[in-house]
Amino acid sequence: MSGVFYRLHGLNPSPYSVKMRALMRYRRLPFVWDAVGSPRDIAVAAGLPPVIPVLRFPDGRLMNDSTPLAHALEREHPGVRSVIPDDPGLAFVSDLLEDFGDEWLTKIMFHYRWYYAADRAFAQTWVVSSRDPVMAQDVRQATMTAFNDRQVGRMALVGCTEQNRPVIEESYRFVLDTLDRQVRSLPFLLGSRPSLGDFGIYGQLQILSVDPTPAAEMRSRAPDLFCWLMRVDDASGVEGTWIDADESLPQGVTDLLRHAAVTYLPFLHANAQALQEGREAFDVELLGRRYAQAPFRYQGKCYDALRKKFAALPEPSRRRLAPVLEEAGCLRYL
Ligand SMILES: N[C@@H](CCC(=O)N[C@@H](CS)C(=O)NCC(=O)O)C(=O)O
Repeated sequence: MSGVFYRLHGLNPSPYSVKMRALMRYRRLPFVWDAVGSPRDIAVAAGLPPVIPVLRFPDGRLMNDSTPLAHALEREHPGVRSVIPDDPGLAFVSDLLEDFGDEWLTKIMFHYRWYYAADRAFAQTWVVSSRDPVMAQDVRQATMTAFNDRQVGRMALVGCTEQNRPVIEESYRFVLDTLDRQVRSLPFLLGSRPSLGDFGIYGQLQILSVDPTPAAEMRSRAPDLFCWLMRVDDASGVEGTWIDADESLPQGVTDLLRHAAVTYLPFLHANAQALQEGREAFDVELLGRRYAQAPFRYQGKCYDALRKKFAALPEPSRRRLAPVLEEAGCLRYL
């Protein structure tokens, strides 16, 4: 199969895996979805960071980390069903939304998955049966317990604590309500075609639409969003256009930016400061409550990348976007 196909090594219960799968389907890139065994071992064996998904290019190269991967695919297949808006200002909004999805919504995903007993039980089954659907019962039980314990043990590291729970759950409800309205007025966030921002948000929400507690909340509170996720999952038939960069952003996008300005961005800012000062922990006020966590290096890099991208915008785009970001409360963090 080499030479023609990509091979995407991921798992169904992995948000970044389904993000990349949806993106590749939309882009009509020929690929095989290789979703059993341990894709993480493939990354490790190739000397890559131990995260999934891992993409094998037709020439045999292996690469992971969904954001650089999405950009690498843009370079491989330029201009064909790109997920990067042509306008640099809109492209920046797409990057910001993607990062918000990848790095903030993932806290919501991880919290719901490992906090409530019903979700923990389901997640163990989903992950372990994805790796090997026909394991012997005793091995399966031990593998499920070990995976549960490892993930629950990581909750505090990513900020999924009892103290932070109200912020995380309130943020989930805000995102559900906002996107449920938004997807009724425009097929995707920045037009009638999906952007990288759509895929970042989709990845985390797709998992939240399956794990029992957040899924029940989504289906009752945001049924249009639930249906939107099914559309993004395979958008290979979509032919669309971007919104006009001279027009104002869709209301739901502005609302999400406003929300990022009181959740993800102040978090990123406080995280970066704590990293710089070599502190072991930090706390920051989000949505009127104290949110506390240990600094996270990868998110320090995400913040740096976002600020550099904003600084590198061509002057006319920056001039047009700055008042919008200012109004949303984002500009001071960029
Ligand atoms: N920034 C990476 C994150 C990927 C990631 O964290 N993947 C998770 C699974 S969804 C993972 O592999 N975690 C490490 C592990 O479980 O060992 C990306 O965008 O691909």
